[in-house]
Amino acid sequence: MSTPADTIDMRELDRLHHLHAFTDSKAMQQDGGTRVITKAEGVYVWDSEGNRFLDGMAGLWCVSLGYGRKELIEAAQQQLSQLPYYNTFFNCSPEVTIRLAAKLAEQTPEGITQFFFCNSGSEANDSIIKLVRLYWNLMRQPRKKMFIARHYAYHGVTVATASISGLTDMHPQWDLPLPNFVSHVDAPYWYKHGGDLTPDEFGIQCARALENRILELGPETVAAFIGEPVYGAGGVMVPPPTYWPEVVRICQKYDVLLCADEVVCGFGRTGQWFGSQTFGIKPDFMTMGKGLSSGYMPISAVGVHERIAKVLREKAGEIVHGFTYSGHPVAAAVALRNLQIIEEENLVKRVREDIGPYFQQKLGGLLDHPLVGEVRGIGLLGAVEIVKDKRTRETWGPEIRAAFKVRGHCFANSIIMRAARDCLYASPPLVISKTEVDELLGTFRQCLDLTARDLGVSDFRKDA
Ligand code: PXG
Repeated sequence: MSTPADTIDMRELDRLHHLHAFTDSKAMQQDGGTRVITKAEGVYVWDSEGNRFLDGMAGLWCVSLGYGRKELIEAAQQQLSQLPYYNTFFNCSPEVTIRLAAKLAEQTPEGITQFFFCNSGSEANDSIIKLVRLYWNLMRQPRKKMFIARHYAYHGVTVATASISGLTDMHPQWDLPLPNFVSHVDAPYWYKHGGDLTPDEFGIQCARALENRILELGPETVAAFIGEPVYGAGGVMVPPPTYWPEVVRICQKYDVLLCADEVVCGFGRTGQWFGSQTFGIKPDFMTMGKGLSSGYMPISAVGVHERIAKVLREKAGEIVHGFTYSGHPVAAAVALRNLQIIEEENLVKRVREDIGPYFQQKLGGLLDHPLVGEVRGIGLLGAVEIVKDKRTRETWGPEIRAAFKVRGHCFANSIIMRAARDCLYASPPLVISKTEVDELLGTFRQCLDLTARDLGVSDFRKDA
């Protein structure tokens, strides 16, 4: 099929004027330029050439309610007419922003009482970093400044949040991490690093690595530990059940604040409202984004535990921090409606008891494929590890980029999956139907077959 003229024009304008996020521009041009996305409905998106894709990533892990939800559109329209903008500075609040904060207080784990709004997960984590510093200054422990974070973590792209992120390719271009700011500890990534240990033993070992690091640095210098309940961009690693309870114990023992980055896990994705509830985490700070508004408007939030909030309220004086669009009324209205719909449609329970288990069962069925070394996930989060040798777990290596070959076949066969390192991820809308799960993972299996053929894997036909 020939490419329509307006697509060619759009690609050219994109090439001339648009600097993309996380993209190698030269490679994209060699590949034919950008894919122009034009519309979406339900779990499907369309490009300007009329191709339809089943969006197995819910955008970037965010479009929980799927595309085209009239209620969210109406909430935005109504708020735009009534009050399109006001801010949260100078003792003011848009009414809807207050309602959203109160709603979040109902849904977040016990003890999380106050909410600070931002526009992105990065800004929310950056705000947490500042609030943690402020808290320890107010507590007269100004030496408590170090963050401990984990390898493979994704916490954002600002100077501070890229520093605490543990994906090492996020650092060299920007001379990060910032000095004397963060220390990274081992990830509970059993498939890759567990060796001969059982997952439970390995979970304890990783938590103890945190304890050892606190002791090495000196507890009087360690401000906070931050982690995603289940990793997102770093590989959808689901920690062994022993891991988080031990981390909670260690943070309490050494008076280290615990920050749960719920940007991916929040709002039902793991089968509870928050990953913290799924894993028994008792956070002092929580980061929320993405699913907070199903991605329809940019909005994120920091949840603060009452014991911290009390200190900030009583001792801080003016908190010299805030964005023009903190608590933006249109974003807040969409988020509030989004949270109501998640409740009305019982989506958290659906993920826990119905579609989540169905998705995990179908995903698990891929393990017999010769390219698949491990399948892991929880709720509507899933990942597969692509390997060359299932027994030794040897990968195809960075030259072959096997996971990216699979992703190429996915796009060519009308499904969207996310590739990173040697993994492919799925994080579909919470409203995905069983038929759509079958379509996504059935097509994905065919894409694995096609990749096996490309790579000359001889026994794939037996399984096909
Ligand atoms: N924390 C977590 C756990 C995230 O996944 C952020 C913070 C930062 O949020 P913002 O809104 O500033 O992007 C994220 C974002 C990917 C991908 O390629 C993942 C994210 C963002 C962009 C791409 O998987 N996660």
